[in-house]
Amino acid sequence: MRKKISLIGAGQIGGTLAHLISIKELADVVLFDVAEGIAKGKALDIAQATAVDGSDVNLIGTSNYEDTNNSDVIIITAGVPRKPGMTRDDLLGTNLKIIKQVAEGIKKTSPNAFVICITNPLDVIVMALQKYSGLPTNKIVGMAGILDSSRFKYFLSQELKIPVKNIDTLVLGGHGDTMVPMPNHTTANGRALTQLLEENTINKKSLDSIISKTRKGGAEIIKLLEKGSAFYAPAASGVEMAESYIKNLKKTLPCAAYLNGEYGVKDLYAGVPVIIGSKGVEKIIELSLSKDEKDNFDLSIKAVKELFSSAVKIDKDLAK
Ligand code: TXD
Repeated sequence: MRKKISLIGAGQIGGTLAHLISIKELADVVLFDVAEGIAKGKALDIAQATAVDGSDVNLIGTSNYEDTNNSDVIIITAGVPRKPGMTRDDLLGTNLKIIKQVAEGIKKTSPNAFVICITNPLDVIVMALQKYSGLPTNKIVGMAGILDSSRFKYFLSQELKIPVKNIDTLVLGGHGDTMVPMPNHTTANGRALTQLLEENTINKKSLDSIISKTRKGGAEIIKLLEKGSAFYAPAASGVEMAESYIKNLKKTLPCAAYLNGEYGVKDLYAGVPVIIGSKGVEKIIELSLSKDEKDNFDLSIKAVKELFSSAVKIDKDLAK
């Protein structure tokens, strides 16, 4: 029996998610959007694309939560994206209201789903989603770290002139300017990045500029596009998480997960390495961090906490 993935939000990322899921024949797809025509039009277009790809999946578009009943996976992109010059935090007010509606919609129709939240500002929105929906914390996770790590990996591959698949890396912390790329947990062609620094295969100045470009990766694309934000890499990142759940791959992936003491953090979502399998977030991996990494991680946690307290000021329901 094929699995069912409902995509709440059929915009740039939602449509790309639907197409990637259908090409991979991962699951049947329900594209949900308040703009019903967008959802139905993209579902029909991608359904016709399956006749080219030869994919055997069903797609429907809807604005009725009933059609998302008993989803195995729900991926949420409902919300507004940034405009040039905006920070992710500027989206809080608008997207908080939207995520409250989405939480109401999914908690009744898919209480057992694995929920992947993509909407920004990610760390606070995924936490609000869990509090509004009351779904278990190990079944609600945010997508950001895979995207940030993919940007770090791509820039490193360009600098070192080696294929991206030969680079393993990790970006932790909040999905914002305080995110923490982790050079000490990065290997290129199986060799530690710290070793490459020592032998000057890559110099500190280039690495620092790559870390800065990673942090600004989203803003760079927004400036170029002028309307909308990145969507191909975010969608690919969301699909990797959904696939690890549906196929029980138990991949270790950097995601915004609920921390209850791990890394010295309690009752907060933040980007850490987790194992995703058929039970959802099955384990939080606690890395040993250098003093620098721990300081940067704690700074990132502080930024998420501050933004969450702004969210509580907007909606007291989040204080419960
Ligand atoms: O790494 C990450 N997590 C980020 C997330 C990477 C890139 C983009 N990031 C954020 O994802 C971005 O800042 C936005 O908050 C979301 C979605 O970005 P996208 O580019 O897909 O935005 P679109 O194209 O505007 O699509 C949003 C859709 C649009 O079709 C709206 O009609 C719909 O959301 N929408 C809703 N759907 C359901 N329910 C409600 N209430 C609703 N409101 C709007």
